[in-house]
Amino acid sequence: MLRKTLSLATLLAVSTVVQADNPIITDVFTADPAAMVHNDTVYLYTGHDEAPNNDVFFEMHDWLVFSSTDMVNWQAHGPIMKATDFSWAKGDAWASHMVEKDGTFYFYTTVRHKDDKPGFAIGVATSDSPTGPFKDAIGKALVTDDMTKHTPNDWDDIDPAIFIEENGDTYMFFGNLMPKYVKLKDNMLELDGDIKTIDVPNFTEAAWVHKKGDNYYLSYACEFPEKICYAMSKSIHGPWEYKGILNEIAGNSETNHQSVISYKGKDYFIYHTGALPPKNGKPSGGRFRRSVAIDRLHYNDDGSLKRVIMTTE
Ligand code: FUB
Repeated sequence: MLRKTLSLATLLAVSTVVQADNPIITDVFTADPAAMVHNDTVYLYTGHDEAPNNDVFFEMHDWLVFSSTDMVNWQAHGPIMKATDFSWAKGDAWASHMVEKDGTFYFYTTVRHKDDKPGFAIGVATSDSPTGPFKDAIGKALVTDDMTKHTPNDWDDIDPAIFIEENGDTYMFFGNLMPKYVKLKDNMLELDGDIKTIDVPNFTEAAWVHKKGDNYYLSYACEFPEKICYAMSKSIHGPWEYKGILNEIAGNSETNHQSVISYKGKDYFIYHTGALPPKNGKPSGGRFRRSVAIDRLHYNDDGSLKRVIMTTE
């Protein structure tokens, strides 16, 4: 397939088409993919790694969106919002999830709270377009540390993942070290009841829930450096039966973060790696300079998942 020739300036100028091997986008670093299928189009929301090298820590200020109707050609639409667009946040545009309900797009995402005590927190922004712009919908965090004293760190409220049942009941899964979930009210902007913990082994972060047939799947980053593990259940409320590793450590990235979607009759596993080679004198990918990749996901006859085979094209 064709390599991309997309510059950042062009990317930000909207509506650029890129054609992809793995990693699928090579002119900017993209991480924490959150894919949404809407009106026969796949919208891919990503974090945006801007660390100057792989030595210090993440530098992430905004979130990007790309779209495709064939999973090969990706159109860049530019940033949808910045972490500091949440007036109560001081930065760190970490992992997110987008869903649509009744014509409104709800963007749930992780940012660092201005107040050091809550540490990381989850916000929600809305738009009437999948490509934004998005605005803070409630003017405060949806979930902060003081609501979830389940683990001793201030990172435990990160990586939201939304699952909407066929009857409209909506749940948000999230967490670091301890997976948690909570029902959302019909307005999608308030919690509906208590935050509950989930019992699965080796959970690090990056929960994602999807359903195929009668089976619910909870995939998540496990151990560190991270692989992706998964568990299955017959109910959104569990119990979750641990099924093993779905994806190995992705290249030279210590983190791994996945989306699972079905699109046009095929199942896809979307994740990030540190595999982008150096380009135009810029340092290569790595633990703080990640890039989104896509591979096919296959099911066994009993509903369990075959391990994802990572490819470069
Ligand atoms: O991208 C920042 C953080 O790294 C995410 O929130 C985690 O899932 C991990 O990918």
